Amino acid sequence: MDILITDSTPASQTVSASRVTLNLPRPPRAFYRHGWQSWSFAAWTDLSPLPIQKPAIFHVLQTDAAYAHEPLPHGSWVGAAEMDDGRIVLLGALGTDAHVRLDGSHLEGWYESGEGEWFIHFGAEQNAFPAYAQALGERFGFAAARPAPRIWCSWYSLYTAIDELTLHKVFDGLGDLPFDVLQVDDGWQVNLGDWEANNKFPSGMAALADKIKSTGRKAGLWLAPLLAAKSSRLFREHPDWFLKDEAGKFVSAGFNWGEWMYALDTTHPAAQEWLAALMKQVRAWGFDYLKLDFLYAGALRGKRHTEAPREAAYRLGLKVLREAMGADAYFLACGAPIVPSLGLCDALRVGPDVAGEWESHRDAVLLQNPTTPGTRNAIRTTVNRLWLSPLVQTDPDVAYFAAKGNSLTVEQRLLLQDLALVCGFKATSDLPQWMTDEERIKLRAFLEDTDEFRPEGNYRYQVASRRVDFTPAIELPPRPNKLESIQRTIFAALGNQPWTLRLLDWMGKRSLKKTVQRL
Ligand code: 9PG
Repeated sequence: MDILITDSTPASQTVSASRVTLNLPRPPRAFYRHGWQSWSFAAWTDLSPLPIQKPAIFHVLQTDAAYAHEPLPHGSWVGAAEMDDGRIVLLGALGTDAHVRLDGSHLEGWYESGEGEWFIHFGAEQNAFPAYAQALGERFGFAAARPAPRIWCSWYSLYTAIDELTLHKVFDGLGDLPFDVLQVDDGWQVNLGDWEANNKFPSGMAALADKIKSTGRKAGLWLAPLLAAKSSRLFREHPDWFLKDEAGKFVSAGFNWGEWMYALDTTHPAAQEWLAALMKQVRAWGFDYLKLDFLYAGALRGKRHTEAPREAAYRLGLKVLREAMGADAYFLACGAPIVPSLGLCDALRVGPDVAGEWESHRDAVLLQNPTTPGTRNAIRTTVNRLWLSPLVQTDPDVAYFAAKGNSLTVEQRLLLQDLALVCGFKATSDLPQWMTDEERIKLRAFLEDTDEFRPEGNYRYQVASRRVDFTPAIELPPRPNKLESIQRTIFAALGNQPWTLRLLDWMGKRSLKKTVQRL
């Protein structure tokens, strides 16, 4: 279907088509790119092709690998073009398995399979995104009006170096700080796929949940239910539950935790049963807040038990998980394809991970990778996804309060705290042992405050009596110069080697051990 965009085009319209082309009066000056899953890049950029982000070994984990080499400006489900007069043309799918790209003055949208609905808006940006969100909400549902829980999460201070005693010390140290949830992140499980307490948790998971609940809070747990490690018992015992390609090879769900991961086929009845039983098990242990991570694994390309399009298959898996955990559980989806998760989770991570560092020169400039953990990357993508807030609670990841353990400036830490206010989702991983009295008072005030805020432009907000400006996080790092291009080639090649990643992993774990011993 071809649509000519002129001054008499209605502000909003909805059409049904497998492909739609919007013919703009002339090439636009900017394009809104919208990455596929939580960690993928979302921002307004100029029209020049983005350098391919490196290392390629992470494409599956950080982007929609099927489109990682697309030279044209691309958006998953939605894209928008900004015209010379400042008005924008937004093209957004109202279904799953859809993409948008800009080819000169043609804004094109297509469904990977079959036909679906498209929402088209021509006008001011501050009307276009809310109108698209409204149309999505009418199909997928809107976010609950209740405030998001305030969370302490173990990841950004302890990473995988958690154990029973260390967590008990932290939980005790948090005292009466007004957290609603204490969430145990990655590091408790026997293996990816083998979701039982490992030997660092000798009393078991029910005892850990009990300990949390005895402090008057809800217990939260991290799991990555849609993938499994090659070395896991789950994969060894049930290889038939895993996604394969046309040639019969297992589809890689990425390289992480020092090894290759495989993706569960969410349309396989036995795999579905296993997923449901897993959710019931963690609820029975006493966990009522579930951070389900690396969910993109359920939406990769491959041959499935049934012929569902990949994101429809993912959504089916998410339904199984949601039904089994129960409507009264709080479900945070992470590493999750955005649109296919709507209506099935309570909250959605809408950006990459934060880190104790503003930006890594290696990742940002040499590897041109805006999706790796880093505070600037997290703020950039999250701010560009705030239009999702009517649809789902938007998790910007944690904020830092302590100066210890990170290299962020006071201003950078404040920017993350303000982002949490604007998102309405407050979390931290700061260790009570690391906080000064003053930092603890700030954290308490942050958790207690119900500050009003008002947008004053794309990246500027009025929060209480303060002006907050996220602009410093928005700009993309410069392209590499000649010398940096040589370094880029070297780092990209090294980064693609499993042994480099294993070495980095090992070094990280060694320094973490020291951190934990000192607690
Ligand atoms: C636990 C973590 C935390 C975190 C999640 C997720 O390679 N990567 O690009 C990559 C990105 C994010 C990531 C791990 C790897 O973190 O977002 O909050 O739960 O898993 O392993």
